[in-house]
Amino acid sequence: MPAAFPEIPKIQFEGPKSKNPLAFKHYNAEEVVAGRTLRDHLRFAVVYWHTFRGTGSDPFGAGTMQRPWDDGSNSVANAENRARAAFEFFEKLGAPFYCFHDRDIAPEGDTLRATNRNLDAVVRVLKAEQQRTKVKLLWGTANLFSNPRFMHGAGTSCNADAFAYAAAQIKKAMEITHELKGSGYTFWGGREGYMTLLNTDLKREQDHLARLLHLAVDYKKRLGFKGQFYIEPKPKEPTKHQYDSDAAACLNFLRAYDLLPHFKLNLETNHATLAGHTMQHELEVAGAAGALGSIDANTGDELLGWDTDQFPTSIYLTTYTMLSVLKYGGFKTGGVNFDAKVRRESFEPVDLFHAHIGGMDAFARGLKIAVAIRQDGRLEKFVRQRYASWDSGIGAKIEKGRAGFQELEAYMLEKGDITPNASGRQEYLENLINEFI
Ligand code: XLS
Ligand code: NI
Ligand code: NI
Repeated sequence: MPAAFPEIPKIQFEGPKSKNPLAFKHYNAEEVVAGRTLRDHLRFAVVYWHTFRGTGSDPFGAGTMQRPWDDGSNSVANAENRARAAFEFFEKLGAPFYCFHDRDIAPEGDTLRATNRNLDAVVRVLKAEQQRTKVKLLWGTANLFSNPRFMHGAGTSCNADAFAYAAAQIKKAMEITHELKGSGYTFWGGREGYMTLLNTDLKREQDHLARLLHLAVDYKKRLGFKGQFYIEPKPKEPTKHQYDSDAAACLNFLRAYDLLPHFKLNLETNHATLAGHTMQHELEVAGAAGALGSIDANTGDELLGWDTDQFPTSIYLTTYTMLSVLKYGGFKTGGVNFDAKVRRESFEPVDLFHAHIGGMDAFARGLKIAVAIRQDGRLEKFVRQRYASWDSGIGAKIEKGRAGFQELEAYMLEKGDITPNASGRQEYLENLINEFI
């Protein structure tokens, strides 16, 4: 196969003064900050679906992107060529990881058996390309939302056969993820929700979804797959309401069904926005529960109310994201996965490079700024001091569970009232962040 990106060289780090659009200005993979290289801190991944299956189509028009390496057919040979093009891209970009859905990498056949055979053929190519390039699989997943058989959902379908199909599909997707030594496996509930409650048995659907996840946990043990399971929250789209709507809802669901020890969360910026949260909120909710696993890095558009999946370029966003990631110990199995797509108008292959270079540079800056803020220590010290009343006296007693209502009443009757002791200083803190941006 001829090179997919013949005009594009391996992307190099040239530093902040470079005017070369096809060079990193801030992401120097080998640079060490806070004891780790940028490569190991950020663990960048490219998504197969948007970057190698995205056509630029939208509800109002056809695709705009005709890729030179793609013959437009649904054949296995085309899928194999696409896999080679993808690895050329990962290699030239210097991305250490990638992610896929089963249906991104190989076409569906007439039967499940034929589909699985197609998968096996492409997996052989992926495996060889992984060995050749040392690019690794961050996580795999199953697409349980595109095919019409999943119109009512997969685990939450009213049709038990759809559940069975989903189980078979997840089983196979886990097997290939294991075969390709994936560090994780993600569950995004593409249609696990409802369009109207008029036709929906919500309790039964949630029980079924939990059953599906338990079956996956059981099979993971059988398979000997040691990767991390993730749930990816999203509140809506394609359904009106999805059960895994945000980090808090996912954690509650996982706890209620005894699944929490087996899962962490994969948080996506644009999904946080759709849920009416900031990404940092979602990261903090997950982190506080010990369940911060990985992130799908993208961004929405403030004026468009859907999952626009744009590449992240805001330094504030990447700084706040990395502040929370570092606070909870950094990525272990997870990473910064660009679940993002180039705009429909950016139809040339080179745009894929511009997009990823920009996202990687934005995250490199966010990481370095976050490290500097943490090393400076004023922010952390401020927060600690804000809660100083809990470190001794009555506060410490309450925290230790040594003060009941009677004692607290006696304490307050004696004291009379409280004196305000700490300004929130939001404006000062916002200025402090700006010192580092
Ligand atoms: C869609 C989701 C999806 C998951 C993987 O909005 O972000 O792409 O990341 O199924
Ligand atoms: Ni995602
Ligand atoms: Ni998304």
